[in-house]
Amino acid sequence: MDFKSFKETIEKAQSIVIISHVNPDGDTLGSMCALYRIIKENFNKAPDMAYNGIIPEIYSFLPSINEAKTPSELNQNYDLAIAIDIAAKDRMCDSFSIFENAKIKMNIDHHKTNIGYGDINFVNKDACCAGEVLFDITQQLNLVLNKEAAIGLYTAFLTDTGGFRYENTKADTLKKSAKLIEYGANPAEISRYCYESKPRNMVLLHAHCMVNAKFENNNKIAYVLITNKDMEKFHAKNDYTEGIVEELRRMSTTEVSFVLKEIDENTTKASLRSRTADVSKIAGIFGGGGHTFAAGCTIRKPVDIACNKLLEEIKKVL
Ligand SMILES: [Mn+2]
Repeated sequence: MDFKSFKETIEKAQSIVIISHVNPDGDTLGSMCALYRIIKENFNKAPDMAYNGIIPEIYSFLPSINEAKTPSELNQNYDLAIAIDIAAKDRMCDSFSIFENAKIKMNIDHHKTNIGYGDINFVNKDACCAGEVLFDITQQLNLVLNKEAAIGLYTAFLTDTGGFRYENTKADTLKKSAKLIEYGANPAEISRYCYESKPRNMVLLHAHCMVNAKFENNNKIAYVLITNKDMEKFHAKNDYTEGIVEELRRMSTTEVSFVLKEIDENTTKASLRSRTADVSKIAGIFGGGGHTFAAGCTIRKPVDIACNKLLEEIKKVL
């Protein structure tokens, strides 16, 4: 990777926007806020930040998260747009045109399905999170990482490794996280925000989903359908379904888990997790993507038909 181009591109740009992916998670939001701080501190520029959908309440502790705006609130013509943790352009949703309009497009990511859609690409498929790619850039360029940036990056490391539990947790992950603690990130505090601060109705929705979970292939497939009615019942915000698919995978019998969420009568969102099978390939069949053990897609079918189609594809690989 040509790290110098990161510095030169930011130095040249008069206007910068950082773009996070739709249904934002701890990696895209933590890395976006960290990058905002890094650019401010090292280049004396204040970039804009764009988010799509709802920022989960638990991430309101991230420094500068309140500066993030929806694409419609933002300028549409930037010198530089930086996509962070975005596997494919369609994950930008309403920010897509801002990215396309920018004179220079930068892509910072770690998804193995990322095709390098930017003019400048920092894509490391071995990194545990986009935050790690950004961390490596700062180290290579000797950029200042202040406490606020460290909090954002630590949040990315923590959440994308499932609390340092997933296969992407390597010696380097912990070494770099330790550095972020030295830079001022407080691990117990960030953990508490990420894992012990859930809205009450979110926990109740999860309990409802566990009780109504379905199983196939000798319990190897665990899944749940979430309708708009379920969401209404628990006054659930969009992000309340976060984590359910991992809870289904937690059972010792599960090989593949998935959650189907009704968006409207002809659109269903699928989240897939696995222990062994490559679910990014299954998501790919429906136009989605992601990682080997964590992927997602949108299926243009009603929820029950989408479910049958997905089950069919999963059974082929199990
Ligand atoms: Mn990520």
